[in-house]
Amino acid sequence: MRTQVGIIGAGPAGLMLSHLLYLQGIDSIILECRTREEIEGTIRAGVLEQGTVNLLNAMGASERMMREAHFHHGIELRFNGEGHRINMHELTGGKKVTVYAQHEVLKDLIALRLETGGQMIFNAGDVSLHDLDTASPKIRFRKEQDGELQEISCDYIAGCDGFHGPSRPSIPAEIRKEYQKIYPYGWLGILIEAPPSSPELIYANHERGFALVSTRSPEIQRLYIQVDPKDDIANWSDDRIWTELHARLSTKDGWKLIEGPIFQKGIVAMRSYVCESMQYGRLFLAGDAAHIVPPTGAKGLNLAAADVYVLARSLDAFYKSGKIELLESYSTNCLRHIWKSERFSWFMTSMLHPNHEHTPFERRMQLAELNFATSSRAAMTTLAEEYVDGSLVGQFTESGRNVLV
Ligand code: RFL
Ligand code: PHB
Repeated sequence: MRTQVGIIGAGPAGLMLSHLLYLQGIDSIILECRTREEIEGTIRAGVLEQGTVNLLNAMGASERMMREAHFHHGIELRFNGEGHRINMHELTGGKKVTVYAQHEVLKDLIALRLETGGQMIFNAGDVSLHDLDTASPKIRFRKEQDGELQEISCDYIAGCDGFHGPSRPSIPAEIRKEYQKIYPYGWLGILIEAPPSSPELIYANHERGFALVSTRSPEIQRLYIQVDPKDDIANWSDDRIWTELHARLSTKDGWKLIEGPIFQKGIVAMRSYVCESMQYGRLFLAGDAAHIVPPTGAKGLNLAAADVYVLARSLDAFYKSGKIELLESYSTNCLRHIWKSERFSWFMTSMLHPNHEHTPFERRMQLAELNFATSSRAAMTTLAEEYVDGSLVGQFTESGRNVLV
């Protein structure tokens, strides 16, 4: 088999890249180790930046999203029993965040790729990368996990295979520089059947730990609480989860959390991670394969979108006019927006999670940070700009402009 760009991974990065390339007349094959059903059923992100939504619009991938998503003009930061609204719409000149589940974005992208003749191989086994420092890199894999070994020759390979995929380890260790911070917190996330308790997201810092109120639809809500990342979900009965949520979200004015049956729960650990460089020979990493952010800033999927937008434009410049400068500077061009969002995600995580190792002074500093973030117009504007459009997709994809030309 042969293609121009071999893409490993059918997450947001791989699927968006494949469709962006298609729109530019560049062919690609996606190899994915999971089944389509698994991908379309995995619960992850919920918040999309304005720029990501503009990009999905320009790609023709947003019809259902624009009908079913929720558009929020602000968020609430809650601490000391009081809520403080940040009016992001007003502070950013009319931008908003879109709440639409990641697996719904993936369903829309897969359907679009199928409609437009995209080649996607799901359930692929033993995916490996070869000859990356030659003009003809190759991907080997098995169809249906245990089938015969097959090979795809490509001009370029895009490693969009998330944090645990084979692409990043294919870059020789002596060339990779890794930056990492592992946090002493995890998030226990639940999905419940209930109406929304709040019209906008609530990020709460309580001395018992962080809590987040998010949504998926008028009938389904998404809630998180800070837990020990090594904790076992079996230790968390529904009653214990509700007790913590009520305590951490309680306010002096008696705000009420609406309960409902919990139908999904799980714990994720939190880390910040960047791999420099994001390229080696003819391999380019994009999305979680190259970097991870803790979810507090709601940036991971948005960063993946920014990376593949830069990569698609760089590949387009090469195929249309033989220019390789953009490809050569891909990693440098991406790292600018990546480190910006790494900082924001680290800042939000540090401000919102109480830590049992904090000294009383450090706890006071955290509350002072929250007071500042919710009372100074300059601080609120900074937070709003970063939250609504921080990963720089927006810089490339201003509303109303055809971003694909
Ligand atoms: P993904 O989504 O991990 O996709 C990688 C794909 O590669 C496949 N793969 C392989 N394929 C072939 N061969 C192999 N050997 C392979 N190994 C792996 C995998 O099966 C998978 O399909 O990476 P991508 O595309 O870079 O997308 C990144 C995003 O998924 C991630 O950053 C976000 O989910 C992060 N995130 C959030 N991001 C936001 O922008 N807004 C949010 O509100 C938000 N909330 C979240 C989040 C992540 C969370 N968790 C679960 C960590 C909330 C949570 C709780
Ligand atoms: C979500 O709805 O899953 C969500 C919302 C905001 C975040 C992270 C996750 O910061």
